[in-house]
Amino acid sequence: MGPAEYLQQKKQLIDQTLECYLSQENSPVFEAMRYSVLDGGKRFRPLLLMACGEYFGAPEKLLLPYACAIELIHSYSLVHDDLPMMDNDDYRRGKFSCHKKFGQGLALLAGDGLLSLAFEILAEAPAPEQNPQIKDMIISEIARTIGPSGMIAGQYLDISFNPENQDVSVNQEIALKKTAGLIRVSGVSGARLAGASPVQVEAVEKFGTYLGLAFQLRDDLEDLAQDLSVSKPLRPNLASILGVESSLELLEELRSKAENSLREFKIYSDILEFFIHQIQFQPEKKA
Ligand code: GRG
Repeated sequence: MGPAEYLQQKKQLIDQTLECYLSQENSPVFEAMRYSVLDGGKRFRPLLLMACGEYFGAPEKLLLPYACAIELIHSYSLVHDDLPMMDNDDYRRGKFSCHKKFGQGLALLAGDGLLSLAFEILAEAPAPEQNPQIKDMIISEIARTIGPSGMIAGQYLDISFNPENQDVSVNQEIALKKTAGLIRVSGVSGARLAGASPVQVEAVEKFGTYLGLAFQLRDDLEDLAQDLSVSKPLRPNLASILGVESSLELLEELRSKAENSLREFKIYSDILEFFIHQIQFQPEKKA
């Protein structure tokens, strides 16, 4: 089975499991949560968790709840990011964003609900038999990565960003905290659940970080391309500050660094490399 087929199968499993987790009740909050998670989304982060975990030998059943929790966290961040007081987006995943469909109050609560449900799932998830205490470490690592020193700090830097500021390092810090953190911790959680050695975890950490930085830069490039084509104001991002040519060079550099992080530690996996291949700039592809 090739990487694309492998990932397609895992995606189906993740989608089915997410549907189960989100079908507990028929309340308006659950409806808004289901709307925001199901029927859309590439599942990049949970797939990365599953792929890293299975590469190092963890069973699918062990990884699945962690993978779904990560996707719920990602979905919460998108629902809140789309709110008018944040990035103010009317569309997400090819349809109305949550607040456009359900109103701001319900969207705020749906995001809160997704985040809480993610930690309920993590708390109830099985621990690896050989090393049960690693579960606590994984949960606190996820919480730290998305918390006030991680993703929330990155989001604050983003919303308080001064458009006059052409500082590359602030934009890199935003990308690291806002986007790369969750991607990195997805891979690392999978590796830890599989009992990977500290050196192997370090490899996945580097791989995930470069992958996450490339992911954000590709997104910046797509925003820039879209902006140029519809000529609507764009908040300056790393791609607009560096310019298209230098950004494409940096994107290639980040992708090679991601690949080298695996090679350096003698990890050869066409599935993990497939994640790097997926991060390519295609201007017309922004959803
Ligand atoms: C609100 C606390 C809080 C944080 C929000 C992640 C984030 C922080 C904001 C998202 C802003 C954004 C669109 C960043 C670009 C990179 C990114 C996360 C894109 C969306 O992820 P994909 O492409 O989306 O994996 P799908 O829909 O496939 O899941």
